[in-house]
Amino acid sequence: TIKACLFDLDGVIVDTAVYHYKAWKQLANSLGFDFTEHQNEQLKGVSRVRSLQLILGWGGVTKTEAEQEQLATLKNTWYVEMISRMKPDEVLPGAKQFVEDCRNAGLKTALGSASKNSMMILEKINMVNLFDAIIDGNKVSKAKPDPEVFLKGAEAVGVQPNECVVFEDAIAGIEAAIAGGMKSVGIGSADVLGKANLVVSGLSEMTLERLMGL
Ligand code: B16
Ligand code: MG
Repeated sequence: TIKACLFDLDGVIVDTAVYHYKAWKQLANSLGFDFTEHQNEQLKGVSRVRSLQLILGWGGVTKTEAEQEQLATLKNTWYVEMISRMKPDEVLPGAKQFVEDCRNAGLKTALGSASKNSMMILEKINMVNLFDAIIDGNKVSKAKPDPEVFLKGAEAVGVQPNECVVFEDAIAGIEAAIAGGMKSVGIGSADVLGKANLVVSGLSEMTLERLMGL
């Protein structure tokens, strides 16, 4: 039986990808190159430093580790400025309702995100209190597809991995769920997320009935 739902943040609860994209684009432009929205897809669910390394590779730019740290920090300054202006209506359709439905049904809920800014985002959208545990980039050392973030979430809410369902928009996140022995629901297109037990276009399509049928 399913006892907990573990939610990714960017792409599942909110669309912060547009802000990440704007900030990374500004950084790339400042270094004299640009990248496409299509390339940006590859950054979803990927850590901050790894994202920077991919972008520098696209621009054919080499930077020392110290310089990379500075650039990542600069991007984050711009990103934080953008998300500090986020409003509760930026929650993706149906997301808040579904998390509330889960809780009302007695299920545990946890966040499992690569972002180090997850707390600020949850505060902006008034959802901090809707999660029994918040596991994010500050608490994990291994990035998805490693299952660490979700295994820590399961442990924090006192539930076995096989009693958890992970909601993810990134293929690496679905792979992390599978590696952790959990069920998964892909948020997006079945072409990309076909390994998930179920794929929906957004949490507005989820119901407790569909959840319990997994
Ligand atoms: P930060 P998720 C991920 O969030 C984003 O999808 C990814 O684009 C970003 O680089 C990563 O968080 C780290 O974010 O720079 O705020 O620490 O999908 O795992 O919720
Ligand atoms: Mg995501």
